[in-house]
Amino acid sequence: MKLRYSPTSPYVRKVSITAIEAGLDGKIERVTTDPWAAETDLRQNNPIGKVPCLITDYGEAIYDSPVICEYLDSLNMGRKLFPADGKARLRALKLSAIGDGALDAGVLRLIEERRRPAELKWDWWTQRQHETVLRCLTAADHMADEMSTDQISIGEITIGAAIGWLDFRFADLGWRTDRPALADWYDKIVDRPSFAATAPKA
Ligand SMILES: N[C@@H](CCC(=O)N[C@@H](CS)C(=O)NCC(=O)O)C(=O)O
Repeated sequence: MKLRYSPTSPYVRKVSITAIEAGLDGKIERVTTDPWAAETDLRQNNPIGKVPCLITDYGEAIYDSPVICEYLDSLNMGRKLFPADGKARLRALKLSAIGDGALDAGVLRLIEERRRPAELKWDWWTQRQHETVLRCLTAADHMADEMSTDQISIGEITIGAAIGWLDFRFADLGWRTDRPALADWYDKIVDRPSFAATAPKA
């Protein structure tokens, strides 16, 4: 398999953590891709034009990160990261949606603040994304007593990757203050080998 990736993408990190947890990391060849480059051929694989994009051994392009993670888990011979059904599956998918929601809002905020020309900046939009990030983290904090650092699922992977990226990009967010249960969980999950091996680097 080939993974089109960019090194600081939190969505790529989700896929990398999932691959390690599923015992498949050694089967994935990394292909560096800049999704923002005008000349990129990424769109020939992924019409959405984003990384991550996985090309399977039989040549099919798979996107976006939730679908890639579920595909990798379908190849996983060990304990499943997407619970098969019932309450555990709903919980994992909901946590995953909260993590992706925090990331999507965080990325929109980052683009607004750091890429948009100064004369076009829209403070209302930036504030709206900031509040969405915080609401998602509050929702995760409320579910923290159901979150594991041992028997993890795609839910924990996504929340952990989201927080890692938020700390990396918005070090002054201050989310820990009002969310002690989530902070406690996060401080433990970062030591898990799949998280430690993929931590964002400047
Ligand atoms: N929903 C997508 C989001 C992926 C995404 O936003 N990737 C960013 C890099 S972090 C990207 O490729 N952006 C390029 C663009 O928006 O054109 C996923 O989960 O894979």
